[in-house]
Amino acid sequence: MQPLGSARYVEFVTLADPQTMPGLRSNVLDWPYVEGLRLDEAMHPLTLLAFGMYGEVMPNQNGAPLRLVVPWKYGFKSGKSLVKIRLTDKEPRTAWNLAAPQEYGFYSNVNPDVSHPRWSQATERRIGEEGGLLARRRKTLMFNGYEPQVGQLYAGMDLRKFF
Ligand SMILES: Nc1nc2c(c(=O)[nH]1)N[C@H]1C(S)=C(S)[C@@H](COP(=O)(O)O)O[C@H]1N2
Ligand SMILES: [Mo]
Repeated sequence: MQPLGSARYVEFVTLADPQTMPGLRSNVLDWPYVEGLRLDEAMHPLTLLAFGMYGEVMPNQNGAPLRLVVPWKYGFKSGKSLVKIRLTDKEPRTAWNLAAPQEYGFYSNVNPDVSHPRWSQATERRIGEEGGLLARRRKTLMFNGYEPQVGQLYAGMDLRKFF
């Protein structure tokens, strides 16, 4: 079926298989895990559908067989084990946004200037850096360092409101 001209968003629906996914027993979120992007975000060349990682086939826990990777957003935007990709005219509700709308917005762009209500997001530690949990903190970069590539997608938007 051809997408309609009114399509503005993409919804990503993921697998919820209680036989193989013990995490589904947690009721923090409503399953299946769902995520969404604006159409222009989804079409950006940095947005990946990934079948593998580090040159190997995608491991189950990282979202086999196919997952989303959106490198300028917080990791939870990257739905794993996708089973359905749906175009829609309305901003899709997302798993974390449904669970805690004041804490997790639709956009969830990495932004050191906009804190999560319960913690700062201005600094980070890098996985694999010497020191582990004691590794030195570094300043988090706007859009995770991809501002030159993706900043234009959000020109004129109040990123405090569209967090
Ligand atoms: N299908 C599915 N995708 C998901 C989740 C989930 O529970 N189910 N969790 C999200 C969250 S909260 C995070 S932090 C990242 C973790 O990705 P990783 O396991 O590759 O680190 O996956 C996201 N994608
Ligand atoms: Mo997470």
